[in-house]
Amino acid sequence: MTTLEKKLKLFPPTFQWGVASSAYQVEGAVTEDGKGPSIWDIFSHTPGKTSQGENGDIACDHYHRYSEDLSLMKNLGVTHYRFSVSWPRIFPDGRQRMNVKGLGFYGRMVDTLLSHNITPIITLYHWDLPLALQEQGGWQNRDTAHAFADYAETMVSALGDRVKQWITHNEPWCTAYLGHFSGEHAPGIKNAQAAVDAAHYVLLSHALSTMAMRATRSDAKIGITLNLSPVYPKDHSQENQKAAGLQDVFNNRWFLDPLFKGEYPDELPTIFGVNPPDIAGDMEIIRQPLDFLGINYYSAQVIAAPVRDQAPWPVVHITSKDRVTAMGWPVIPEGLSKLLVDLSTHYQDIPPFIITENGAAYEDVVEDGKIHDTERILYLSDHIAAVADAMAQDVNIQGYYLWSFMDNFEWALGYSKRFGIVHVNYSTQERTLKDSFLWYRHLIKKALS
Ligand code: IFM
Repeated sequence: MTTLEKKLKLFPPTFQWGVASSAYQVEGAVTEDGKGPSIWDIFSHTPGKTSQGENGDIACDHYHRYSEDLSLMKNLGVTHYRFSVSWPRIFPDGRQRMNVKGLGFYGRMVDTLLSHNITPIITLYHWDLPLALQEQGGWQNRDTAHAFADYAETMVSALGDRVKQWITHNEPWCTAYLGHFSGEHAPGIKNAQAAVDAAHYVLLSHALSTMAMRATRSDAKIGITLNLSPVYPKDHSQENQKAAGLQDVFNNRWFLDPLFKGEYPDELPTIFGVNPPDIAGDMEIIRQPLDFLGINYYSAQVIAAPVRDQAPWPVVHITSKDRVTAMGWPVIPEGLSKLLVDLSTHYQDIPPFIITENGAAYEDVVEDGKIHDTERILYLSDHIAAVADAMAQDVNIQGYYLWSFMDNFEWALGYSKRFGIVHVNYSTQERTLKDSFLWYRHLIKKALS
């Protein structure tokens, strides 16, 4: 018996063993059945924004092949599937005019999942903002938060009889920082004030939508998903500890503190050189009680103070002995247990956790129709063991969702990075099970037996 198998008894029978995906990364069919354009449709078609100019026009063609894909998922034996809804499929102009066909697609998805005994969990925003709303200021416009609450209410009214768990936002850090500061993601803005404002209105939209969904269905379980990355100082020197503290604000506390303490960290203006909007009453709204916190974990960071004359943030050190994934991210499973234990100790009102994403990209090789992705299996095994280690320290963790079910469009990196446990041949759309699929299937079976 492997070390991980010995730890499986720590997972309760109600534990959610899942896989995750998002709409723009897998669906394709970007102009079909009345869908409106999103900021990613425009961004990915703008020269120079994505690797080799790739886009999500077809992606995994999941919109047309969802039935085949969900049969594979049944074969995998997962208890849960986390997917996102494309807002512009439901409201092509962002608000008001509802597209019945778009809603119909997600209704069919949900019904098919339930017929396979797989419980759906829906993310409402995984980065594909309706273009019409971007044209009115997008996440820099407070009004977008209200439009989001209306969209959330529509979704819960339509599917809330069958879908009980809802995630408002996926990784608001990426929306704010990558979308509005570094410009690597849509809408491609590069401005500190824009980033800090966008973060604020995304947080507000999370809270307003939570209230609207609860008013519509009191049985809805609602959370938000943050991408969190613990920070280790390179050594115990005062300057490196200070640098690590700043990086922790940047990576984690920028969103954790408003959600669970009702305030922004004092250091935020030091990092960005600007202040968040100071609007009376917002922070009390943002601090809504939640049913769970979704955590996406991929790696941790070792931090040293910036060298003189360098930009405000600290430098990430990866030593050559570290294992890294194809994304260049160091493999640090113990960072996950540290993160979970630290969060549950530092935030008094924090709800139970769900690991809503964890996984790794590697350079997969197809040999005689097989993919022997041993590095991915090791990565997954070590991280699931880290979840067990945190549970052994009394951390309440309700689920683990592997990212990702199948290879897909990795945003600015196009199709160059494969995170799936199902291989996708993008020329033929053929699906091939990787060894990691067979491994995860075996693990879930053992855990549930
Ligand atoms: O593919 C992304 C996903 O959309 C959000 N979390 C991280 C994944 C891997 O980069």
